[in-house]
Amino acid sequence: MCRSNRVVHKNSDAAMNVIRRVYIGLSAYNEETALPRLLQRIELLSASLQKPITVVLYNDGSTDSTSTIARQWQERLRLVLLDSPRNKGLGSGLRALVRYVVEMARDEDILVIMDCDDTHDPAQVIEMLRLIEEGADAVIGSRFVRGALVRGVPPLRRMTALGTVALFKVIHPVRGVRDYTCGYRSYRVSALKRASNTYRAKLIEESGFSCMPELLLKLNALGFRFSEVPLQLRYDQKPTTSKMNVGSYIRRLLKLLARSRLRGFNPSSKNV
Ligand SMILES: Nc1nc2c(ncn2[C@@H]2O[C@H](COP(=O)(O)OP(=O)(O)OP(=O)(O)O)[C@@H](O)[C@H]2O)c(=O)[nH]1
Ligand SMILES: [Mg+2]
Repeated sequence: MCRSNRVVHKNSDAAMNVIRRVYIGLSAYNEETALPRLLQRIELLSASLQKPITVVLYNDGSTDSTSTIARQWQERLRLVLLDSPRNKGLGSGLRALVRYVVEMARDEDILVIMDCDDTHDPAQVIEMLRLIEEGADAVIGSRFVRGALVRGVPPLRRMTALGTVALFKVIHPVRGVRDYTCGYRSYRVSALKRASNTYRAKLIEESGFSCMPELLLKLNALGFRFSEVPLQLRYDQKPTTSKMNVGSYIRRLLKLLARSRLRGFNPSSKNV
């Protein structure tokens, strides 16, 4: 059996841990091949999970039929489509999804963010919710805990992931976290609401893939508790090529770490 990294601080208020609705936030750019498969797996999850699910799909100016497919699926799943007329990057997707739940969801709800390329298994939401019910504020699908399965990731991407972990460990370690960049995470909406109230428009400033560690560092600065589950990453099932520009991603990560080190993301600082 997989063992997760349970660095969880017990939440004393049991009522706070009752999860009401699960929002699954998908940021999509040209995902017409993977999307139907992923939505089918989410449909299976919704049959077994004892919580209502709403899928929120942000279509970031896709030039393929991502948006049409999402509309068709509205007959099968509770699915909200946020359509952006032009492509603005993954950061704009994360911003739109967080803004949606901050405005529409309740404190007791959960926002799950996962890739739309069908490499993340929606069934892992069950494990993530259990850790949230035990007291975590955010749960990360981690490639670096015992039980993780990583298949089909090209060597350059593996090296980037390992290098990133080493950098964060040295420059900005966060308690309970080994995987700082994975895009598969679950957040308490109450935590996102507090972070959004504190940082306002500055909660997610990164426009590309570095938006994921940025949100993590800002939630950490507010004292939220993280936990991890072993990620089952099936990159070998990815039907499309990666949209990540590795060079620009590394540059943005280094800048983010330098910024957090020099100025910090302390909410009381004028610089946040
Ligand atoms: N909003 C938005 N989403 C994007 C953009 N580019 C990629 N995405 C989405 O971001 C997610 C991650 O992109 P992938 O191509 O799967 O990247 P990856 O190689 O799997 O990288 P990892 O997330 O590290 O596994 C997918 O759901 C994409 O559809 C973009 O320009 N805008
Ligand atoms: Mg992916």
